[in-house]
Amino acid sequence: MSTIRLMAMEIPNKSEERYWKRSSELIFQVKMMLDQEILDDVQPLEFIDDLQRLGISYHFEDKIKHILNHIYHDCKNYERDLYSTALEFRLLRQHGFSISQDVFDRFKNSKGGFKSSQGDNTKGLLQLYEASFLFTQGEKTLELAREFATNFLKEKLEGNIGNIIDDDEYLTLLVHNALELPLHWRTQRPNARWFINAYERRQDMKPIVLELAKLDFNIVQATHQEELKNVSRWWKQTSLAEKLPFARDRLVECYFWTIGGFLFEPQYGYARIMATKVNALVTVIDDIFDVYGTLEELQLFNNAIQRWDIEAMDKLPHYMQICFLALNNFVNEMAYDVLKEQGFLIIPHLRKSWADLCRTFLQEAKWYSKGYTPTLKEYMSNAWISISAPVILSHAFFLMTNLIEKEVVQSLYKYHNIVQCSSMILRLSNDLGTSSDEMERGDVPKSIQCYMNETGASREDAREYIRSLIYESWKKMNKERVADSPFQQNFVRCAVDLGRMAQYMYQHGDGHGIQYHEMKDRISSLLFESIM
Ligand code: F3P
Ligand code: MN
Ligand code: MN
Ligand code: MN
Repeated sequence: MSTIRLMAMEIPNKSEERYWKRSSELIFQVKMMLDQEILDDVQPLEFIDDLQRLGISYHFEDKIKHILNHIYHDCKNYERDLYSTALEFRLLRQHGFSISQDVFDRFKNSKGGFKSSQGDNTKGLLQLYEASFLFTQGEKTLELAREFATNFLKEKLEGNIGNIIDDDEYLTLLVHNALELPLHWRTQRPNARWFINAYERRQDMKPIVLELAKLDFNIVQATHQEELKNVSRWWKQTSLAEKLPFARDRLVECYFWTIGGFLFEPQYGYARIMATKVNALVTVIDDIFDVYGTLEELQLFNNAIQRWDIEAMDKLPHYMQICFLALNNFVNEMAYDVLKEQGFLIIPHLRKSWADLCRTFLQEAKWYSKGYTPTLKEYMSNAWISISAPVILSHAFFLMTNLIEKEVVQSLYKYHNIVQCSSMILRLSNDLGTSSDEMERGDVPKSIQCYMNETGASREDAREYIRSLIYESWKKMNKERVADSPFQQNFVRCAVDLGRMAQYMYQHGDGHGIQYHEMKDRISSLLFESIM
């Protein structure tokens, strides 16, 4: 039995058995409802979309796949309007079916733009907007769709064309939310709570589905709370917060990342606990490099990590000894679990991940000490690693893969495209959210400053340019997530979700490092407040 499953079985609380029983009944009823859907209509698509947004689709994966398969193969001639064409397109692409952007051609005019008459159709526009984010490089129709739908939806919200607020409160909520971040860029779990509240207000909502969504949210939340308690004990035992008081003490945030960026379903409890430890160690080591260590100390620390030389520890200052040993213990703990469960020795791989990270941390420290501003290209060639996505994803790979194969590990460590795309999105979103504070405190110039320095662009133009790079990374990611991949599907989802979670964490600033009000609310509504 894999470590992943072992931990998941320990977590459910016996006293909550009646909730589990009710949840099983409701799951059964929803399965029956799914069976009754008329497949050439729009309803099954809407139903699947609702289940996904409510965060409960993981109970129905086989049925959903079956329905989409049927729609893909047997309903090709069904005449759909813009709304259902876009909804179908999004769901099919999301689930890996190959569907061309040409399905939108019939909504375009002779000049190649979208027919302006579509502007009256808010529901259709919203779906077109959401669908457009599944674009890949070179897909001009989807690019156009995104611009067209975004402009119309913004105008509608501002009340310049009609007033959707008076017409339909639910639709207005959805448009607001979509313009903040499209659905394809959102991870399921953080969005689920918001959507459950919105769904409750909808006139045609299904009470059984709503009850299941609420119950499941609370059950999963209780599981998450147990995991957080577990990993908090580890964090206390390391004494890192106490011994390295200059470093950010952000264990809850580190755990929060794993719910969005690391699969939220109960069976991944062990993976989330270990990934939280990775995040906490990354944060502490990053602070050693960014805010506390002298260049000489950092060089010694990096040398010790590159060679993983425990003997060299006596040359390090005390705070670095504590950190190195905590890291060493963690790496050994995880490698031991994987060796025990899978018979695969991952110590050299995990050490390489941390060595790559520290090498790039040191490069930034050197640039900073020289007062050097790299070109954007030079900066990014280092920064996609220093953002820690490769270290996070390499651990995720070993935590989630049931059968580890040598060739796949090699692919992972060539830093496969899916890892690079995820890293780019995390880095660029982080720079947008954190660089103003970092510049004030004193840190290496980030992508925005590098671009400004190189091109003479204003700060706002530079930020816009960085946002455009995020779009480009998403286009590549969209291709990679459905491409023939050596990785298991859960790992691919993890890489994509890490990019998504980054956009959520840095949406309004530094959601990881600065404990501001909005972030605290997000964390507490997801982790601590149950839904009534
Ligand atoms: C690289 C870092 C963090 C982000 C890490 C993300 C996690 C743990 C999911 C902490 F360590 O951000 P920061 O803004 O300080 O990174 P930077 O590379 O800009 O110093
Ligand atoms: Mn930092
Ligand atoms: Mn840093
Ligand atoms: Mn940063």
